[in-house]
Amino acid sequence: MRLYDMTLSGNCYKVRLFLGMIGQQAELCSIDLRAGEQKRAEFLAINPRGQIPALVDGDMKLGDSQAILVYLARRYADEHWDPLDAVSQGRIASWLSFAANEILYGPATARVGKLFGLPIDTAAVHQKALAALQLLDNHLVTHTWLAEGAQPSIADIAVYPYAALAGDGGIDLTPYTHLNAWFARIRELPGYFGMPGL
Ligand SMILES: N[C@@H](CCC(=O)N[C@@H](CS)C(=O)NCC(=O)O)C(=O)O
Repeated sequence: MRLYDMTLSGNCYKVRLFLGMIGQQAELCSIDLRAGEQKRAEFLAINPRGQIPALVDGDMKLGDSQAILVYLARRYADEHWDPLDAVSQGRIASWLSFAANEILYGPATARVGKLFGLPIDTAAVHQKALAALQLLDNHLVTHTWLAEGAQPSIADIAVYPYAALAGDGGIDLTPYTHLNAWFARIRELPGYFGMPGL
């Protein structure tokens, strides 16, 4: 397996983290976004969206961190990471969508604004980030894991990185007691490792 990757990308980190947790190895191929390597023809042949992460496994080429988590879970991981019953599938899909929307447009955008100097509307982005973090904190009052199972699922891995990295975007995570307890539970899982900022 080969993962097209960048150390500081939370989307790439979520794939590296999951690979580590399920005991799978991938060759890491670093893509230099500043040099525009993600838009070159050889990379677009792997992921036409021109974004990382992208995974190659045999003949299979796949972009998008959420999609890669689904693939890895179904192909290589224990059932609890992506249970096939209808209720679990619905809940997991809902949280994967939350990662790709509310988390992306809130804490992840605040982070690229502060860390990488991209122009953002800081007040609007922080408002979205606080709403997303509060929603998570509320949910975690009564649930151990996001998809409500007894064990973690790919929903937790998809949402964790940019929620936990919100501090990089200038957002104070201290008030979110239940969210912080969930971060701690994730950090205690076998195979866990961090990334810069975590
Ligand atoms: N929905 C995608 C988003 C991927 C994404 O935004 N990747 C960023 C790095 S974190 C990227 O490649 N940006 C460069 C570009 O869009 O040109 C995912 O979850 O993987």
